[in-house]
Amino acid sequence: MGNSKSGALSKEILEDLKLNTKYTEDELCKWYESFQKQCPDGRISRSEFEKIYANFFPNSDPKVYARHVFRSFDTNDDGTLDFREYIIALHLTSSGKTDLKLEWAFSLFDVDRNGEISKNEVLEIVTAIFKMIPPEEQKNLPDDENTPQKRADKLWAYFDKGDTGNCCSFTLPSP
Ligand SMILES: [Ca+2]
Ligand SMILES: [Ca+2]
Repeated sequence: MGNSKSGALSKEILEDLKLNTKYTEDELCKWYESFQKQCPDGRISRSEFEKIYANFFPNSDPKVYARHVFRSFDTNDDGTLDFREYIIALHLTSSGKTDLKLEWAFSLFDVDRNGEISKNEVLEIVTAIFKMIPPEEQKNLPDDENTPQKRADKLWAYFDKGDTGNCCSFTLPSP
């Protein structure tokens, strides 16, 4: 509660992020500066995060999906994203590396965090993703992907086969 105004980035977090992301010290300090400007209290709340998504996807309903994405980034489960979680999120979603994207996709789909992905969890996330597709675009979807259930079945088939390489062709929307 308003202790430390946390001006500078702590050495510990900086070293940790340098080690775990592709970003340089310079870049991290710049990110930190803009993060502090946008979130003077050093944290992003769930509703702030939902607002960010709403701005990026004005023609659809990203709220549920944003909530799932938030959960997948809030690794310590305290209901806010701190700078470290924010940067890791950025790193995971913007990196071209398949294994990182998979890692993130896994935590996104594992809704109850039990270390496994169930068919219901796949359907839950796919339904949320579906809401982000504007209605006029939904009409143009191929026949075997034009409902959340069909898409979930298709994706589940990939998971089931352990064919994780293919599951990445299923793009996860992120700003
Ligand atoms: Ca957190
Ligand atoms: Ca699970």
